[in-house]
Amino acid sequence: IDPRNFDDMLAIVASIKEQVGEETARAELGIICGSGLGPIGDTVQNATILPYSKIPGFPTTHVVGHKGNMVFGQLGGKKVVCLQGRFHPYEHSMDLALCTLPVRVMHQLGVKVMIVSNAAGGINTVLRHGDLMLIKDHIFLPGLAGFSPLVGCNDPRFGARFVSVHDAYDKQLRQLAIDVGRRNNMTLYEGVYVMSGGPQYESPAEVSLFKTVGADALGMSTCHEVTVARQCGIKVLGFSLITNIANLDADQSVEVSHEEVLDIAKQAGERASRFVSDIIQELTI
Ligand code: 6GU
Repeated sequence: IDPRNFDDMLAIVASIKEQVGEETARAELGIICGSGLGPIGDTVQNATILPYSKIPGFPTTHVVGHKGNMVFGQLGGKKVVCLQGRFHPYEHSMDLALCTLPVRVMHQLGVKVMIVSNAAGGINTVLRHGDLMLIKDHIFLPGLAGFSPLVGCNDPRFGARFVSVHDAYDKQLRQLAIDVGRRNNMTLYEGVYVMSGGPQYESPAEVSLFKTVGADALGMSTCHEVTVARQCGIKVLGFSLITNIANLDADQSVEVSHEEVLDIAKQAGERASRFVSDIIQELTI
């Protein structure tokens, strides 16, 4: 299976429909449960779980703390498909078309709105660990350097050759999130997310670079998925769960550990998942 081949992608969609049934496979809302939204996949009603291992062409995830399932069902009265576990480019040799295959599949299943989350290091000094930051724009660093899911020959059925990522994070959806947050007395920041290739964490000088260019939070995912979502016309709501504060000072020894990131993600994940459930309740698709 070639992730760049449109007909191969349709074959994957056909296999999914065959395995869970046409009606079950239909979804209007897609959720990529990154760190911080893990629990939401477990709250799907009438859940039908399809492990990635049963989906032809889907890679398996190996990162500790990430599952590998497609979950179909209902949330807040909407038909949803949740991706429990995403594909990080650093796990798959920067094959971004492969990593974004699930987004294209979701589009074929009928998804019109996608909610994405990630664990991120805080760069803006107002951010504290455990905070939620709504993403209003991004810096897709690998994409700027040619690691984009859209490079290579493009079958027009995927969408436009040149994709606009202005308003990539839908203004109305962000406003809804802010309204829901305000009503629940949540502190909700809005900022710019930068994606680096990883998997190494950034040096203090690299964090300073990102701060200088206007980034508020830093992670290793999301931007490639959002880029593909925009190519196929899916509206996006994205947020970062701040799991740690990125270190800007070379004289300070600060260890970021994956365990710490997972620990905070778990603690704040429940709260984040409830917040997203509240948003979904009020969503009109
Ligand atoms: Cl500090 N950097 C990156 N790239 N990803 C992260 C992170 C930092 N903290 C959590 N995820």
